[in-house]
Amino acid sequence: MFKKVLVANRGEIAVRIFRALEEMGIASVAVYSEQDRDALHAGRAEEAYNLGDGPAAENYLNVEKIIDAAKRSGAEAIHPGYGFLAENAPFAQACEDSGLVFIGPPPSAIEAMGSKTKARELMQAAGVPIVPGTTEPVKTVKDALKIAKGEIGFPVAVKAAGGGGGKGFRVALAEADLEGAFEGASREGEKFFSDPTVYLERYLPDPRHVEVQVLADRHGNVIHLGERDCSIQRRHQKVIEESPAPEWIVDEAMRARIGEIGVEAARAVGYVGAGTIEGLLQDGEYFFLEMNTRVQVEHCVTEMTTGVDIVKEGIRAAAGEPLSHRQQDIHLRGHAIECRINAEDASKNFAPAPGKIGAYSEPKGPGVRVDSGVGEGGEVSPMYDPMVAKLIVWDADRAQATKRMLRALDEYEIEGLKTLIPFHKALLSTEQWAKGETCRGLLEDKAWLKTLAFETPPKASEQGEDEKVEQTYTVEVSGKRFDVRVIGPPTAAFASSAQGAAMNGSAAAPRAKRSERKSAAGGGPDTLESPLQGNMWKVLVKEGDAVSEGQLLCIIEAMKMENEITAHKAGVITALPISEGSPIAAGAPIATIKSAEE
Ligand code: MV4
Repeated sequence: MFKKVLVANRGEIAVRIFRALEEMGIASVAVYSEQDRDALHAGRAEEAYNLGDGPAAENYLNVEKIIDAAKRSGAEAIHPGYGFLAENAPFAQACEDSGLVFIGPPPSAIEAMGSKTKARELMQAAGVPIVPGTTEPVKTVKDALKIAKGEIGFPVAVKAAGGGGGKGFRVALAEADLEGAFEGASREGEKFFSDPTVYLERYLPDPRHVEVQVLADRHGNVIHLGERDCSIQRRHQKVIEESPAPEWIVDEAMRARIGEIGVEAARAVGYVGAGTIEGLLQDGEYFFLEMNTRVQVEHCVTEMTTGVDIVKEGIRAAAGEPLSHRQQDIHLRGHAIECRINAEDASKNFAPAPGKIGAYSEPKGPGVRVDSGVGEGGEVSPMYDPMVAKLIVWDADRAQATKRMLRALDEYEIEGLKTLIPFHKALLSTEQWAKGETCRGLLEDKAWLKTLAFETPPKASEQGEDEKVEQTYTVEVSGKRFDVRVIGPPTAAFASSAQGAAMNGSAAAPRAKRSERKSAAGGGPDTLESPLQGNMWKVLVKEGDAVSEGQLLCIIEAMKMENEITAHKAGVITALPISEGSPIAAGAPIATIKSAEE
C-alpha cells in the first residue's frame, strides 16, 4: 500500500479523501492556491504545498506544479478527486511518466469515455444499450436534418462529442429548431472542449437520470454497488440524489440489469477504481448516456446504503490490491438522500451567492452525515464551485429518510450566506417529491422558486389574505433561545411546504432561523456587482431597459459553468458597463438599476 498520497483538489472532496487516507494509515499531502491559504483542506493534511496565486489554470489545473509538489513531498500517488484534473487523460499519463500512480483508471479509459461518440461506439459493440442515435460525428446541419428526419425522428437531442454533464446539449423539437440547436451545441463544444464535433440522439421527453456505481481492481474484478437516482437537476447540475431509486421506479430485476450494464461498460474500457455509468430510464427501458471516470460528488449515498467505502476502494485498486467485496456480498439496505448545500439563491434563478460564513452549525444525530469543505468563519470564494457542503441522511425507507432530511435541514445553521437549504426544505415537502417525480416543472417554476426568498416574504396581498396559520419561530434573548408561536398569514417558507400537501399531509412549519429573519435591505443599492470572476458570455439587456426583480441580465462563464446573473431589484438600467466576450472581475459593476420611484 502507498505510504504517502497527494490530493490534487480542494474543498469537501479533498477533506473526504484525507479522512480515508488517515484511516488507512497513509500520510497525506495537500496542495492549495494562494486564495485557499486558510481553507479547511489546506490545514487538514500532514503537509501542504502552495501552488500560487491566480485562476485555477495556474494552480489546481497546473500539471507541472502538482507533479512537482508530489515529487518534492515524496508522495507515491496522486488522488485527483472530481473536477479539475480528474478526467484529464494527459494528466493521468503525466503522472505515470513521472513514476507516480494516478488514483483512477488508465489514461486510455479516460480518453475512450471522454469522447462521447467513441464511448457510444464502444458501448454498442459491448452490447450495452445506448440512446438511439448516431455513433459517428454528424458533420453538417444538412446531414443532421437527414438523420433526424429519417432514422431518429423529432424531437432530437444535439450533443457535443467532447461534452458531458449537459454541456453542449441542445434540443430540437422540430425541423425548424435543428440549425440553431446544431450550431449552439457545436459552439459550446468548441468553447469548452476545443471540439466542435456533435452527434445526435433521440430526445426522451421525461426520462429519469439513473446511474450505477462501479468498482474495478487490477485483477479483473468488477462489481457494482446499485443505482443512484439523480433526476432532480437544475440546468444539468444535480441538486438532490438518492440511493436506491424509488422502489416503484427500479425493482430488483431492473437493478440487476442496470448493474450488469455498468459492469459490462467498465470491463469494455479496462476500468480500474471507482467510476459511474450514467444512463436514462424511460418506460422501463435503460440507456447508457456516458461514463464518469472519477469518484462523484454523490458517491456518499451509495456508501450509506452499501456500507462500502468507495474512496478507500479506489485507493486500494490503484495500489494493486484486490477489491474488499465480492458482488454477492453487496446488499443495499435502507435509503439515502443527499442534498447539495450550495451558496446559491434559488429565488434568484439559482444565482451564485458566495461570501463569508458567519455562525455555522451542522446537523447531527442518527443517520446524518455532513461532508463539508468550509466551516465557521470560512469563505465560499467566487473563484470556485459554490458548494458549501453535502448533507446526506440514511433511514430505513424513502419516506423516513425524507423526514430525517427535513429535520437535518432544519438543524443546519449557516449565517452570512444564502444557501439552497430553503429550496431543499420546500422541495422535499412537495407531493411531487413524495411521489418520486422528476420535478422538472417545479424546478423551472419561477413563481414557486420566488416563494423561497425567505428574507423578503411576499406581501400578504399576494398570499391570499384570509389564510392564517400557526408558525413557530426561534428568537434569541440574552443568548437564550425561545420558540415563539405566531398566528398570522403564512410566510413563504410555510406556504411552499403547505402548498405541496407534503408527506402524509402533515408538513411541519419550518422554523425561521436567525439568518432567515434578517429583514431585507429594502430596495438596496442600485449597482449590482459581479459575484464571481469569469468571462461575460451573454448580455441579454441594454441600457434604458426596464427590468423586473430576478430577470436574467447576463451569463458569466466561470470554471466551465454558466452563471446566470439576475436583476437584484426592479427598475430601469441606467448603466451597463459590460460587454459580451470580455473578462469580468469579482466585485466589478454589472448594472446600475434605478427604481421607478427614485
Ligand atoms: C438527455 C435527455 C433526453 N434525451 N438525452 C444529459 C446530461 C444530464 N445532466 C441530463 N441529460 C439529459 N440528456 C436525451 N437523448 C434529458 C436529459 C436531462 C435530464 C434527464 C434526466 C433527469 C433530469 C434531466 C434534466 C435535464 C436534462
